[in-house]
Amino acid sequence: MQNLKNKIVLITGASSGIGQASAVEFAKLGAKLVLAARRKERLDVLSAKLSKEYKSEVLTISLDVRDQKAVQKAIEGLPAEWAEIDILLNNAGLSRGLEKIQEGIIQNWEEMIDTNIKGLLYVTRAVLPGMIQRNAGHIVNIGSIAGHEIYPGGNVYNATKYAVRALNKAMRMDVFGSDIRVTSIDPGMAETEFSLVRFRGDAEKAKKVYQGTRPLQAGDIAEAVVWSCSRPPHVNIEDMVITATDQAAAAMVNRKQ
Ligand code: NDP
Ligand code: 8X3
Repeated sequence: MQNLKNKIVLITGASSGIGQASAVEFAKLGAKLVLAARRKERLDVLSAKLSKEYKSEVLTISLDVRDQKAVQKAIEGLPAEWAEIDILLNNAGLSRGLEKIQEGIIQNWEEMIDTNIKGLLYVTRAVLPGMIQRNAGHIVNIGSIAGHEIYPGGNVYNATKYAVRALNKAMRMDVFGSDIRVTSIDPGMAETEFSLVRFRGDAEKAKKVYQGTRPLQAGDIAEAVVWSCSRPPHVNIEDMVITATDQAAAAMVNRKQ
């Protein structure tokens, strides 16, 4: 097992759900955290909690991963003692709507593609050269079961997560021969703010997604993220699909009511 104490971990989308839960798991192991998201006030609350509970060193940055220049500037502008990122958790992502393609809302498509694919690439492009220079580092991409199978209405979201899966493999090949590791953690249904975002704040609709079933919790995924990062250096977890016991396929969910 690899010791994560004092490792510098950059987490995108740390203001909620899987990113936030991962910050907690890394903090428990003594990692130093760079937390990024648009809602910086949430990051600051999380930072205060982690500092108090785990004596964590935390840096919070307000960042929209869709803004390539801002991403570059944020990474280049990291204070020297934070600049050598050991682990990048590419987690920021979202879905919008479930419309059929013929009824699709273009703005939703742009937002998903810009965040889930282009945002992930921008952050990786800014961080990976440093890892290559140091011949050390680990990139963990948060994919999805949606990157393994299509479900009705998933269309563009599915396409973005298929892209993440493709990019995960591509990164693995592009760093081949170095000591850098690349992992994709691909969750099924997890109860976070994901559905609230998909349905633009419609809490009733979001709640129904998880009703009568036992979905994954953000912490379940965070544990897998941290586990993959703490394997010995010669072990690379390439792709891990994790679903709730109640979910056998994207559109096959056991509901008790
Ligand atoms: P949440 O909505 O709870 O969290 C999403 C996070 O992404 C937030 O912290 C949000 O921060 C951040 N984010 C969104 N857009 C941007 C942006 N443009 N720039 C920076 N940060 C952004 O959902 P989850 O925790 O569930 O989602 C995390 C990842 O997990 C996503 O990639 C999602 O696709 C994936 N996933 C989720 C599953 C689920 O069922 N929940 C299953 C499979 C995969 P802020 O708004 O403050 O910027
Ligand atoms: C999120 C899980 O099945 O709603 O990636 O697409 S799903």
